[in-house]
Amino acid sequence: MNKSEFIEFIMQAGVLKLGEFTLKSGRKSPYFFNAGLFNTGGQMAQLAKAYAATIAESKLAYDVLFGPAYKGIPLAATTSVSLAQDFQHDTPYAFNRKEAKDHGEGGNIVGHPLEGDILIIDDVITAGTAIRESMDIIQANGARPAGVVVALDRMEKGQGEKSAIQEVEQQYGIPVISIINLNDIIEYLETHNQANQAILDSMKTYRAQYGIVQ
Ligand code: OMP
Repeated sequence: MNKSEFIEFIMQAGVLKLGEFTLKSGRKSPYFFNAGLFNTGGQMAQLAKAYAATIAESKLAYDVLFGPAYKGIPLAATTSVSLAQDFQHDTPYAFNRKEAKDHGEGGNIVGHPLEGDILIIDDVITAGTAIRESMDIIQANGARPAGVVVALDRMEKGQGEKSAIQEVEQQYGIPVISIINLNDIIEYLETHNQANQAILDSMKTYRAQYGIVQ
């Protein structure tokens, strides 16, 4: 699936929405990517294959795929299936519980232990807050972050003037890769006449206000 096909796929699934949304960061956005709306096996299979292809193409070296609760859990599980089936790479995967468990198996990591170099798999990066929480979990388990893969890079400023991704890359010394980014969406909407001028204008205004300087 190329970038245009991926954008078509997320629009058809209703995962990419145009309108007015308030983000976790408080920013008011003309678009929103809701990965929670992928809700069939067929959609998850396509999504997982797109993540797996992005990971395989990046040639990133890592030991364990880590999906932060909750939305990262099905992403890590299904992407590891696609990596094994479609890319002949049997990858260990893990996820965390949000609630600590003090009986039974104990601990708050499920799946493979967090050992060695960890590739975080998540839905979206905006200001980078969610990614930082994963870094803390990885470090608390004595492992090292190897990289981050997300479906959508919103290409926004982080805590300062730099992009959220640059901040994460510099602070942790790891690459952040994505299936698509905001520029891909705007280009797709323009070339496929999928949005009226007012929506396109508001997306460009948003990009000028919160986007990274390129
Ligand atoms: P940051 O933690 O600011 O990087 O925002 C990323 C998180 O915000 C994601 O993991 C989502 O929980 C949520 N989010 C979306 O799911 N889709 C969007 O398009 C934008 C956000 C957001 O609130 O920024």
